[in-house]
Amino acid sequence: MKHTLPTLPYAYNALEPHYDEATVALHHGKHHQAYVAGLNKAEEELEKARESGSYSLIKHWERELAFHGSGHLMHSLFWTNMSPDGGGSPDGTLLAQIEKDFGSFEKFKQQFTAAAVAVEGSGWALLLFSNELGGLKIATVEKHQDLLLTGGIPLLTVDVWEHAYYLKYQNRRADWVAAWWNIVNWQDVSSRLPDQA
Ligand code: MN3
Repeated sequence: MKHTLPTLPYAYNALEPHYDEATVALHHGKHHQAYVAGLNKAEEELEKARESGSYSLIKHWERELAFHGSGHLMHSLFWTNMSPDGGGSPDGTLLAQIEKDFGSFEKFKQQFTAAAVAVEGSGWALLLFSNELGGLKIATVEKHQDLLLTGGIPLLTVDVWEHAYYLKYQNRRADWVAAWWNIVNWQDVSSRLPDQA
């Protein structure tokens, strides 16, 4: 199956002024597109290896599969986690779960922000739900090919690799994360929470 770049559910300029048109266009059209192309290439090469029975480059292509596959999935989540009508705070089951696991929405927001700002180099902050661990957890991802907390269901993520914000925010990652809260699509985040939460 060939993977394709998902169409954004809004225009490149729709998240202004929090997320600028030039960065969104580059981030989606070039960076995300490169992950899709890399994922397709890795899958093609692994298929060739299965056909020929030659696995001399298996380590390389498994790494490519993990890097580009995770990049494609994380960016797909990131785009749908945002909306021009976003911001504010969640309600319903998600809000109740956040209050149970973090004390309050404000405490959750403070921890998520601190985690995102502190990620070293490329990476993500990620809210996930783990049935096994009994609730919501915040994870920081320094290399998305090593995506952690097996079995956790990703709900919300923010991209803090420099390409995600540098044109507008330069080295001010904290300003990017603060602006990003204004475009979080809580309906989308809520819809990802499993029924057993
Ligand atoms: Mn990115």
